[in-house]
Amino acid sequence: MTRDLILGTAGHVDHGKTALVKALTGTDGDRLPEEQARGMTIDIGFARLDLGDARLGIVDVPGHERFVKNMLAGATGFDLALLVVAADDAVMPQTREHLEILSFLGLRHGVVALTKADRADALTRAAVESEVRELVRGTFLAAAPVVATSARTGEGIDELKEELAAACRRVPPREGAEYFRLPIDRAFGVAGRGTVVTGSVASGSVAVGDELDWHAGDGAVERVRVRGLNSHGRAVETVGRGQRAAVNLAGVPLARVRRGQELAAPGYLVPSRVLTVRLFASPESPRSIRHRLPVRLHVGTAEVMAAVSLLDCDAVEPGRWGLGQLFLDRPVACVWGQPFVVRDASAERTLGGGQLLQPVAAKLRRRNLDALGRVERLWSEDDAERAAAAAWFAGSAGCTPVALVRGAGVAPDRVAPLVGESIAAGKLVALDSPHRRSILHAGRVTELEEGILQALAALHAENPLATTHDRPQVLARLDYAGDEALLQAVTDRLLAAKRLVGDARRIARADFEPKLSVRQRKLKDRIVAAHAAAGLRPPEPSDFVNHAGGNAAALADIFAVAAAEGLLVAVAAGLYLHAAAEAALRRTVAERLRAGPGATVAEIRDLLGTTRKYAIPICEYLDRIGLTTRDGDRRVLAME
Ligand SMILES: Nc1nc2c(ncn2[C@@H]2O[C@H](COP(=O)(O)OP(=O)(O)O)[C@@H](O)[C@H]2O)c(=O)[nH]1
Ligand SMILES: [Mg+2]
Repeated sequence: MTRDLILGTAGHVDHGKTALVKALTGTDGDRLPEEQARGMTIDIGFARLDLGDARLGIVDVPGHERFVKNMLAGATGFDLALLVVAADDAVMPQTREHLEILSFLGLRHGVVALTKADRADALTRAAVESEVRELVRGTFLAAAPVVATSARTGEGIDELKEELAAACRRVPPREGAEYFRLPIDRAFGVAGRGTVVTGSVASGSVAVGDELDWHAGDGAVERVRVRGLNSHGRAVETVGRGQRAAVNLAGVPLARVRRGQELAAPGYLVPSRVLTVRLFASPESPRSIRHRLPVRLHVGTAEVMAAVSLLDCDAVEPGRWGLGQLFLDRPVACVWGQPFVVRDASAERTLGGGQLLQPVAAKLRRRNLDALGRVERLWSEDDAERAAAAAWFAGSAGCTPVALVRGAGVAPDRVAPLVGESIAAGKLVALDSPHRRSILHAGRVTELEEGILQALAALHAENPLATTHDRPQVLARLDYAGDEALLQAVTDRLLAAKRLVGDARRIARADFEPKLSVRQRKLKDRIVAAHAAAGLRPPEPSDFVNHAGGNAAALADIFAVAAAEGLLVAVAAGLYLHAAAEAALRRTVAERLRAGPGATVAEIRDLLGTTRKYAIPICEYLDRIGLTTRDGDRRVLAME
């Protein structure tokens, strides 16, 4: 089976990278007129090389120090590197810088070419080779073959191909499912077809006709459709990881496309201006990376100004690691574990690099040991531990399964089993609401449960007579800004666990001891039913004394509980109305008074179809609750 891999060049300007790519492939990567005029690579160029079982997309980068930013945009997709050093020259500044950048980007494989071998005698070659060996010691190229080549005479080109093929075999295959992602490095228009964007596919695959998210770099995400695909000049139906891809997009104006934007599977990426990172300061740099230092962040193909906030120290010394956050000028769309490079604000030197721990982060307080411990767990080898840490940071709102792919580096096909295992182990909790399934850290669910139980405890203390409370009224007491459905799901969990009693409408703490006995509650139901049937001519409390075993005090408690639960309304001493009758009464009177010049007690009595015995206390009640006021012998609506 043929494998697709991206090979990138690296090395100082004029050391023969572009000439070597041409000798290998026949393609001149210097495509811009300015590049051809100056004989110098400015932006990345592309070529293709077939090596039997490996198919290489080659990205040729500029070596000049002014164009390191372009080198970085190209280097984001490299699987292996071709480090170039001219045999008639020496290890130069960008030889070192490129090698270091590739290390920061996590490269593990490659080959070194000693170019322009035709211009160096055996002695010079040997001297440069030993210099190169010294350079690569301790790096990912330490064991890499060094091949002398000449683009002019063809010397070493076949041997280089063999070494490249061998290096490709050493690149371990990526296993498991992936979501599609393509950091855009170039865009152009094709007459009649519209906008085409190119890049090295970072993960997954995409087919013609698929929908993708286009991350336009300003935080906007638009759904677009793949109209056509091209890889190395040939139309194809799909492109996948390790391939150079040109994607023809429907409905994307060329003028809005920039290097640094991303194409990704719908919902996979979320743009963010705050990233949490583990940061390594370059041992080559004379300066440490200090708290608040402004830097240039290179991630994917994007380049963004950012301010460093260090979480566990005030400065990361050269050669050391630290934990920090980057506050960006504009949002980028990234994933957990993604490597990045930081350069100084004036783009003169590389300061360091590292990996993303939180591609979508909230500001963390510095030196907060609890948060730091959890940030560290985001770098665990164990994906379940990373997922638990990511879920904790998602707080009481929880997260979605795809957020664990993006934010904890869990493989898409691992998420469901991992979440299942973590739920069984009591580390995560899944809460289903009508719109979605949310995954919460078990500790966050406990926090929510405690909040609900405490809110109820307070309500019980305030209303010792009420056996249950209105669910929305309980939940409104919590300081919770998230999805209401989630809080309802937590309440249901408490009901299922029998820590609460109640139903979809009303709840109480299971340990709350209601004031009424079971018999008394039955009587309460009967009283409430009797009031419901009687409307505005309610029974008298004394009618029920016999049912209460002749105990008037117990009967008063029963009425008080019914009133506390909102089932009855006390209109006057010994006069209760059913809550529905009381509401209807207010509506009826308000309507009539709004329509006319007020009404006497007798008129209100007739309006309500009741008797004088009830009409007088009802009118006084309406005055008391502020609905009406007296005007001579008439009632009128009270002003606000
Ligand atoms: N004699 C000789 N000259 C070379 C060789 N490779 C490149 N050059 C020359 O060196 C210069 C720089 O080459 P180029 O490929 O543009 O270097 P790059 O900046 O690393 O891409 C050009 O003038 C090339 O013609 C080689 O193998 N032998
Ligand atoms: Mg070049």
